[in-house]
Amino acid sequence: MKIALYDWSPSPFCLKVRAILDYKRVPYTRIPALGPAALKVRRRGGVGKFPALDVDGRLVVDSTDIAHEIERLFPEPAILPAAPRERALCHALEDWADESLYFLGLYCQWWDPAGAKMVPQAFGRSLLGRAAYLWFRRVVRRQLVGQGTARKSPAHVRADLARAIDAIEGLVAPGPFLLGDRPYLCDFALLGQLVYMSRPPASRAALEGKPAIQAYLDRMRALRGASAEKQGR
Ligand SMILES: N[C@@H](CCC(=O)N[C@@H](CS)C(=O)NCC(=O)O)C(=O)O
Repeated sequence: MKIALYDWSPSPFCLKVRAILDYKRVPYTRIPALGPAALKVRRRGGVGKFPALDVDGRLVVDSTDIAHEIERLFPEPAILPAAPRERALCHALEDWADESLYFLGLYCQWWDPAGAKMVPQAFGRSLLGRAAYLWFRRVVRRQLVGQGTARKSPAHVRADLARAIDAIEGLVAPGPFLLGDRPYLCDFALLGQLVYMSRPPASRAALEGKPAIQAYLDRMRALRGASAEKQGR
């Protein structure tokens, strides 16, 4: 089976998928999202977002659908709980990470001036990189206004962020993972958002002094294995 990931390395959703593939020890190739890959993903009927996974020529889009497809193809170790209530909780926590925490990280990276200053370097200085940056900037800023976070005052967003990070600290403190002894899909979703939030200054500062989160991140990183760590994936 040939697996290829259309991948934008800073994306929390791409990291979520890479971490799942690494945890399950599934070999895959990475196709960088900038450039022709972006057009290809759109042309092939995806929603035009990253990640997208090519499985033997079949395209699967959205990190949640991708995770379920990986679980179907490679059931061990399982990332979906078997018991219905745990499975439901896993879904709710995953969705919270993907659809709520994401916008706090996105705001700190793209809207907060200290974070926004860092973004252009992730796209590089080539003509393509600069064009992609300007396009993404427009898309992301529209999303942040539409979703509502960017309509709040900076102090209001800081309070939202502090409340969310306190909630994460409380959720992961009992450990080792969100739902107990085994890592599930919700953990990989949270890993993606936490790593994303650890880059821009505002959310990085909010994560400081949260020992349970730092210990949880170490446990999650260790699941990916030495080779992923070494390759900086
Ligand atoms: N719900 C999607 C979200 C993916 C997503 O928003 N990806 C961003 C990169 S972090 C993207 O491709 N944005 C471009 C766009 O919205 O057009 C998932 O879980 O895969």
